[in-house]
Amino acid sequence: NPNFLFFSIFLLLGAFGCATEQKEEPQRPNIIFIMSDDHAYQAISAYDNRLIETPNIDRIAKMGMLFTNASVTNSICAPSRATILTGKHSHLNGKIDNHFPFDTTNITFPQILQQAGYQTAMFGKLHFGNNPKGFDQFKILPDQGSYYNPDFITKNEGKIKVEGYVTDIITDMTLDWLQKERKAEQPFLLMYLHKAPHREWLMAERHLPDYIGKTFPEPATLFDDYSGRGSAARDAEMNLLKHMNWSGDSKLYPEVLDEMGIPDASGWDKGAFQREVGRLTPAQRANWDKAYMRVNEDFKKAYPTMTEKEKMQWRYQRYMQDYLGTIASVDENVGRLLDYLEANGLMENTIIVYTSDQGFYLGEHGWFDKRFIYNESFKTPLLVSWPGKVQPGSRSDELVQNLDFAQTFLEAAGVPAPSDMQGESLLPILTGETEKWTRDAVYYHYYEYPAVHMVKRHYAIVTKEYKLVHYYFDVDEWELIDRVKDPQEMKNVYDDPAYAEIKKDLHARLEKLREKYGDSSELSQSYIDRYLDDIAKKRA
Ligand code: SGN
Ligand code: CA
Repeated sequence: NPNFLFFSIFLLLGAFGCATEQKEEPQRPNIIFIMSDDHAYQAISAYDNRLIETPNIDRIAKMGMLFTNASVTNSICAPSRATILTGKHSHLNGKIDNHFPFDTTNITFPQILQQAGYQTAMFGKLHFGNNPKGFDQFKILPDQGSYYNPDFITKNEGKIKVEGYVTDIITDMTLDWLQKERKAEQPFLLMYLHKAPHREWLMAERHLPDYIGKTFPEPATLFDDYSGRGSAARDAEMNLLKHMNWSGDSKLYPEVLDEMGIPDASGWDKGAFQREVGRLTPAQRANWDKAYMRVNEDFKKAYPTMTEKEKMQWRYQRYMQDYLGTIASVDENVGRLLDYLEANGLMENTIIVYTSDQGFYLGEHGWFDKRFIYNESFKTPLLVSWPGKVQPGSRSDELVQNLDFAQTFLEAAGVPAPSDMQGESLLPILTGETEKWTRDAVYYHYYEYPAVHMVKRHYAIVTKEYKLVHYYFDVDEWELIDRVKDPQEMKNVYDDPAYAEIKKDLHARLEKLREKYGDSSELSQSYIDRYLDDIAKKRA
């Protein structure tokens, strides 16, 4: 075990230490893990600058490495976070969906780092249904948290409410900790976790004037009719035109919708949206109304003559304005953090990661949300800098996953990883020894169904060339995607005789992967039983 070897040598050096020992000992790096919620790689200019410029997030790419093929093992919030912290697939750490709380008997990498002498802190969104273990300090949002004047659950002060905009506040807390609580004699792990750009995409007041009314290029597959794939794509409830709320998502006022006779599931003053807008102070609300009145006025005039196609286009533009508006403040705040690190000599020995808990559909396939194994939500942005170790401006197209973070950080800290972690340390890739990296396929398993957005349960093998996917539970359908010939993933070629050999090979490899990671149909069935039992109990 190379980790263990490294650790032993480290200890040995310590044992033979002389007077200069302090200086010669390799300094353990600080680790700053920046993660936003639902941040699509299409909305980071280091990946793609058609939608937005993100100059600050791009600084991490310039300093370090950009991964073009980073993915998640299960494209949904809390399960992704559980995989990151445990280094285990969902079926082993038990956090398969957002429904049940995280099992805190799992061992997480922050607990191990804390024991190894790291100072640890977490600020922002966790979404576990319980508090994180292994942190000297934390201030986390309850559940999904709020954009405006949010509440926080804190380690030392109980529940607090802070006035302002969530992305700014999470950054204030982070900078405050660096300034006032960070101990110079200890390396640190800092988890800086944004709520933005999660639905319902409420941007900061200062970005309203720039983003409301702005137009964005449409994705090529905005009008996908799902005819090339099976029932899962067809039955999913993620379509911009059919499944977005006119009020909460598109910010139309209920009186406007009433006046126009447009039915909406959740009104302006009701449901999920009220949780958000109801929190605004009168001054915030006045700014908000100034911006969104214009949207409502324009809509009233345009709607009566709009075709279905134009409605879809309108919804897409509205969606992008709000979604990208929230990212503008994420980028500014990442800039604040990087500036602080630079000004305080903290850049040199610090690993900085920027990622998201998964990707997101920005109108591709006509969708919003995530969950599916199609690229936009299966992949996730990943940028890593570590001055002196990672080549500035480098790129990697290796198949890396959120599963790999725990072992990467443990190896970087010189701490052996528990043998039951299932990822692989990314250090060989990061330090330019890619020949030591041999992974040629990854495993994926999504569970949360039946539930919001109605994306069917599926598991899959993904290689650089193909995806072989099994949708199960209320269907038994297979999908084979040729990633090279069909990068937009519009056509299932599972029954195409030209792919017979490939299909056979992928089936065998999928079975091996399932064995390797310890997943099985029995395990899937036990998770179905547990879920259905719980839903029945809650109904009763
Ligand atoms: C909420 C959202 C959904 C989203 C889930 C899970 N609806 O229910 O659109 O898929 O969270 O998101 S909302 O109207 O309440 O915003 S996750 O990021 O936490 O997994
Ligand atoms: Ca998410």
